Amino acid sequence: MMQKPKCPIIAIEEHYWDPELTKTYVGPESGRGGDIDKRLYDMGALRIQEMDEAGIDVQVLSHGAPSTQKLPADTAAKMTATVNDRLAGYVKSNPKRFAAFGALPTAVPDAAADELERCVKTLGMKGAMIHGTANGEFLDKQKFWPIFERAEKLDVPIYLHPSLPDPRVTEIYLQDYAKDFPLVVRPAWGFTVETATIAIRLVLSGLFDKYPKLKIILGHFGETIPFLLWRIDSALKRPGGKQVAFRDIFSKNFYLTTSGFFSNPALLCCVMEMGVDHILFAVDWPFVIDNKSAVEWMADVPLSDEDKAKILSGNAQKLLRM
Ligand code: GRE
Ligand code: ZN
Repeated sequence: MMQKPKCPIIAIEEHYWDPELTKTYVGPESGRGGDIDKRLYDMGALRIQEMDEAGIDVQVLSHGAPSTQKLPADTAAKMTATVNDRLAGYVKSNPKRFAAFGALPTAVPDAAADELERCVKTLGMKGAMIHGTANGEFLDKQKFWPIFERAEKLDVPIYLHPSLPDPRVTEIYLQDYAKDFPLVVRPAWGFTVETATIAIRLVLSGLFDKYPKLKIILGHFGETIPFLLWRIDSALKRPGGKQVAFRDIFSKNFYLTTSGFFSNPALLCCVMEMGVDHILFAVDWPFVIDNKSAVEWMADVPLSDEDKAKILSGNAQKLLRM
């Protein structure tokens, strides 16, 4: 086994699949291939073995995309509650190794706010994860604000995770390359554009003026936004438009993770824009199938041991109260 750092390792974007929920998935959502699917459904031996092999102490579990974001309004609340109860059961079976982000029935926003509160107060979860748009609707629409209001009140983060882009976007921008390069619509580009767009729209909407203590987590080192932050901010400050303190809001209200992105240049850019306190360790298991690749990368990043310890667990312990 590899050398383990002195601090604990908490990985916060680690996925599973609920067998009842995934029965509702159709087409491109319904499977990712044998090795990945097998791990998504494994809540015991294989998951723990692969955590142990890499020295990961805790996985903060979350459902894979699109989670409950495509459920219709008439069934979303009931199904999501069942899924969250089962997830809480998995955590309860091994509370030293697992914690969780709940799923939310975004098709019914007021019920989603209540479910967030139930996840935190009754089920002991650390916040919630939302995957992409809610049945094609952007989350900055005011009808979804009760979810963010409740998150601020409970002082828990909402993790904005990628999902497939709107089919119209894929058709126009990527479809002709999707056959030869299937992942171009997923982590290689489509997910990034989709999720960055959702995050940028949240800032433009004024959501953070209304809820200044709201905390949003983005995976994949912020879906390119840290690299673009100066340019987005400077362009939005040019005369002729409404003013928004984009860079201030993004670096204060957003937290980023290392999920699926083990790159020193990307890490250093994020440290420079956000500060090390806003960066948290994640693997994106089992889409990144090798936990060790992430832990081994962290061992050699050009940061002090103190900063590495913050990323590996200290920041998660604080943000998620673990
Ligand atoms: C997916 O949901 O299909 C996915 C991820 C992350 C990386 C690759 C991938 O969530 O296919
Ligand atoms: Zn993920």
